[in-house]
Amino acid sequence: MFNKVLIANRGEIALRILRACKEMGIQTVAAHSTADADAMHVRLADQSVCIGPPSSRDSYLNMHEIVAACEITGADAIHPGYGFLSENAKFAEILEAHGITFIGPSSDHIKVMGDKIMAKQTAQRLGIPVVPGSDGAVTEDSEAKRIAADIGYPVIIKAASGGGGRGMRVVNSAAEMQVALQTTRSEAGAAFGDDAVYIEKYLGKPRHIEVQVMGDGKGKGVHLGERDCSLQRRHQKVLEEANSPALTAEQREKIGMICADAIGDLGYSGAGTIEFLYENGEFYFIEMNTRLQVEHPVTEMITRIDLVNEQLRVASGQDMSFDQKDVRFQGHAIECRINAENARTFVPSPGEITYYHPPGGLGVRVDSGVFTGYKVPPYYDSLIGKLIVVGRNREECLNRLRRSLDEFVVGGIQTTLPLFQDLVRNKDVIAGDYDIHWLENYLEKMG
Ligand code: MV4
Repeated sequence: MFNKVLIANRGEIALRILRACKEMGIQTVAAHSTADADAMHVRLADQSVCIGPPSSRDSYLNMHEIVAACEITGADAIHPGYGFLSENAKFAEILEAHGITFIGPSSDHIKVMGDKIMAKQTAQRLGIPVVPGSDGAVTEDSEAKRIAADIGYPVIIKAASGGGGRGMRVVNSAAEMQVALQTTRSEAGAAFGDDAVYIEKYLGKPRHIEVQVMGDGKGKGVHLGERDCSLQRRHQKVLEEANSPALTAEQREKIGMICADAIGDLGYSGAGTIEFLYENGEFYFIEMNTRLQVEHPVTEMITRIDLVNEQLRVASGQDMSFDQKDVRFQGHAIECRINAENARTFVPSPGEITYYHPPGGLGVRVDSGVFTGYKVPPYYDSLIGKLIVVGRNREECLNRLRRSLDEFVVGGIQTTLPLFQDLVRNKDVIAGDYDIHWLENYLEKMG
């Protein structure tokens, strides 16, 4: 096992990683920007190194500064958390060359999954169901029209280097194809330095369901069930739950085992998420994320498996602490992302938290680095914490979530807590009856 881990991230996830390290007797180094000098994870870490000014480009994205911090402190591994350098193949490659362990998959696996065309081809080869569409990149209008006519309109053009909602365009008819193809290609070229695009059947009302997987890098792959992340706004997840209210235990087992076997065959190492669109009882692969995700706690709460602990084990060459047969899904968990934003306009609301009172009690978990007197900096994403609630079933979970939200007080700044107060009383949310467009439609209706 590692002696010392450098945490190359900030906020709640830096604290989450620190907690796992502490429980495993691993020393921690917090690599932080000047804006985060007073952060909770910096205070709790064994050592801290300032890696640059507030701008993330000059600090949390500054590979050379982070490698230097690692060498100065003698850390033998880096946990990248999510965002920032967590899916940067070049960073993983640099660390591999420096003899520093990147806590995540190999740079080759990151590279493959970062190219959505290669990711989809890999998924298909491994037996994962994919969205019908082009075999690879499409350049010619004639070819695009032929494929679209074959699978039927509407179709969606996606950038190979896009993902997370960037570089996509829906095409409703052959008449729109030429302009749509050229526009998407040139936008992709400008945004990502790669104008490769591909075509898929456009699914109108799917759910976003993602399967949590883990590989040991030696041929063992496991799944930890799915999360339903359909409640999103502008490709930002707002509320996530496990299990998905849409799936039966048989469907879970089936898609889970397909993913577990694929991860084993790939020789994948570490935690990953295989993302699907789910419509009319069918799963369609869209992307794979090669990192720990924000919403990982809902999986932890129903499996009682510590995903960061397992990441550290696997990255250090140890075995996972469990086999597939040990994974049981017990109860239901929901996560609310608490952002420092106005709950109606979503305008960021940085500043001093003058009062902070998180909820507690049975089945309540709050992952957050904030406290009374903490100043939310304006430089980063506005996530200030996650409220995760678990119950023996979805109804108990929702009842517990309602009372937890009633207890939660954050003073001095605006937060998205009022949005969740409304959502947990909405009949569609209570019924689990929503798709990827539900939240934006709801917000529009509410004005
Ligand atoms: C799609 C789709 C419909 N059909 N692909 C958006 C983000 C990226 N991960 C994939 N996305 C979509 N791909 C096909 N073939 C609709 C979306 C989409 C979406 C997906 C997941 C969650 C929220 C979404 C919101 C709008 C569009």
